[in-house]
Amino acid sequence: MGSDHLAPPPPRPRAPRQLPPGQQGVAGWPVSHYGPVPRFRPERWDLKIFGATAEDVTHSWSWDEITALPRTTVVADLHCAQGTTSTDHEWFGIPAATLLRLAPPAAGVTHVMAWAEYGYSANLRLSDFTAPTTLLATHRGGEPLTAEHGSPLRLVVPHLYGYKSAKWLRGIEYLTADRPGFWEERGYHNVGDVWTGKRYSYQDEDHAAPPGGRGGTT
Ligand SMILES: Nc1nc2c(c(=O)[nH]1)N[C@H]1C(S)=C(S)[C@@H](COP(=O)(O)O)O[C@H]1N2
Ligand SMILES: [Mo]
Repeated sequence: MGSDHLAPPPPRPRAPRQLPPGQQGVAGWPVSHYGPVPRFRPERWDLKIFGATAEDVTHSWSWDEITALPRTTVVADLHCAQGTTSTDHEWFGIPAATLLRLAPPAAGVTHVMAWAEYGYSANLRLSDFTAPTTLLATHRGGEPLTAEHGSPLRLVVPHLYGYKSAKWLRGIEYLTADRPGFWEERGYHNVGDVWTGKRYSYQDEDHAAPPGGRGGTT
């Protein structure tokens, strides 16, 4: 029937982006964090995996060792719990699942704590940490991360609110019992799943009402 004369179909127009509930897209890439921006000194920098590791070993990588690990690209949006979403970030980095293979957890590890410079922390379920789109990113849009966006290494967990995507990452602690991180201690949701819109822990309570005096905004 001459189907060999048919031209290939035109590329399908990209489906309109779907934003999670309560989020609004913003132009560009706003900077958002608590506290000062640390300076990167490669000779003093390392990444540690510690806590409940198999055989109780602490794993440590220098900056050169980190950049020798295989990296991959993930395109995703970044959703701040304050309601803004910056779109279409092309992240490049080490899949968290790769690091987990290099630094096996002990049996019974259920969560991890991501540790950043100046003591910032964010807890994650192990399954969120090992999700295929969770990266330890070194680049965005083909360029190394800038200082204010987390240089040299940041966590990127696209399916959770931005407070889980710790910038200036320095450590991963394996946990056999969950513990709240920095914003989770201050009333933000322990899991932070963007698609169910749970930003605050009070949303899990029966008669949900915001408590007075929450300790700040992400
Ligand atoms: N170390 C550190 N990482 C952090 C934060 C922070 O305060 N400290 N804020 C988080 C929050 S609330 C958001 S929304 C994102 C914002 O990332 P961006 O500045 O690259 O847009 O960083 C996250 N990572
Ligand atoms: Mo945020």
